[in-house]
Amino acid sequence: MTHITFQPASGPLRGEIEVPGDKSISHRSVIFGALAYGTTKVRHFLEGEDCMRTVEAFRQMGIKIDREGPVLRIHGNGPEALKEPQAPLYFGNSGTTTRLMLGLLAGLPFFTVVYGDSSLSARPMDRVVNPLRQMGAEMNGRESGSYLPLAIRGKKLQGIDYSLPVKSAQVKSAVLLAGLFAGGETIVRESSATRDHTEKMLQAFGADITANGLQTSISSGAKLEAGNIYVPGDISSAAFFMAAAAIIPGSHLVLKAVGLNETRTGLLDVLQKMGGDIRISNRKSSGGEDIGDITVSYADLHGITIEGELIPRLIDEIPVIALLATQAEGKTVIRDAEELRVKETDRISAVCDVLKTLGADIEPTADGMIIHGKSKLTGGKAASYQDHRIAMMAAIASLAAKGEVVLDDASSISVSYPDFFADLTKIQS
Ligand code: SPQ
Repeated sequence: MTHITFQPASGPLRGEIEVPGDKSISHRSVIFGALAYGTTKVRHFLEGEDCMRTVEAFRQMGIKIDREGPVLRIHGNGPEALKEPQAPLYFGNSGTTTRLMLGLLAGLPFFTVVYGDSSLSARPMDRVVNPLRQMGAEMNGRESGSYLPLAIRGKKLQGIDYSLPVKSAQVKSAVLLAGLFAGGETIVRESSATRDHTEKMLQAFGADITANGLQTSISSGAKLEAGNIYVPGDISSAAFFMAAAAIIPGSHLVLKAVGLNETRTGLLDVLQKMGGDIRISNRKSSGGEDIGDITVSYADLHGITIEGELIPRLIDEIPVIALLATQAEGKTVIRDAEELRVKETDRISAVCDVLKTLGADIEPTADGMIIHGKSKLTGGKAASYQDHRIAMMAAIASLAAKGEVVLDDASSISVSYPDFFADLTKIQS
């Protein structure tokens, strides 16, 4: 591991950033492109490590995926074109690749073994394996199939009517993917809206899918047609620079062409409630996804309570929201976020540990955290927990700190934001 040192900001942050393509949408563009008939062209694809795991998995199953300049091309020929891979599929650190691919592999007529790094091997897979087994899937793995590695013997599946026991877009997507090839209808019911990129993209590819509020139904039979996809900027990546502008006095940053899908914009609501100065312009839409420029300027922030249906709309932004709260006057309470405990690391513990080390007044709770602001962060030595969102949160915290922040390792950042350091430098020069 290589230590990396981040310095406090020497003045206001200014400029424009084009954040990388959305990770969730990039994964899905490859999966549906590989299942469709014809060549799918994807612009602004995120070439982060996680999405490249999805690309490699389909290459191992015989799908040609190449580049034409900045465009990723997926040469699909329907599901029949997918072949049994000769070797186990390695999914690295990527929960999205794993859970969505399990939904697909369960119904394909061949045998696969999938595995991942140590973090992914500790994340629960029973949340996906259980509904897939109810559909007839044959899957075996550690602790009765709860953890990777998993071996999958593809089968003809049957549709189910499934109420999600966890608020998870990955579980919803896995069941919908299985439903794409299962007999009869598959219905997924949610208690709170989670990101709906799978539903939107399946609709755009011509699947027989109906999304109606918190209920989505899918039936097999429709041929998916290749198309052109533009991947919006990732709001979860933009979040780090939105937070930076909000907490460094005098700052003004513009984040260009960011995805504004309603199921992902909880951070915008939170920043507004905290008193942030935030504006949206140049609104447009592509493939059913809303897009716009986000301008954030420094403002005095105050603490709020973040809970309930808002949580799935900002789940990946909670590390950086906790940082915002350290720079807001008063108390911020985050609750109903127990899902954070099963991300790349236990993000409740990791966020509290890192921010406390850097001088914040923050305490973990069973399902969230309580932060008292405003604290002057001191800086210090912090651990990244090999988690991209924790590493980027620590880097942004350094901007608001008195002294430097020494991070044990920043390599995980390439999972979702390969140009993070270039953009961090750009807004300070
Ligand atoms: O892919 P991975 O590792 O699960 O990614 C994370 C992240 O921080 O990038 C979570 F750790 O995002 C998930 C997100 O938390 C991506 C995702 C998706 O693309 O469907 C859905 C969310 O996970 P979940 O478990 O709530 O479905």
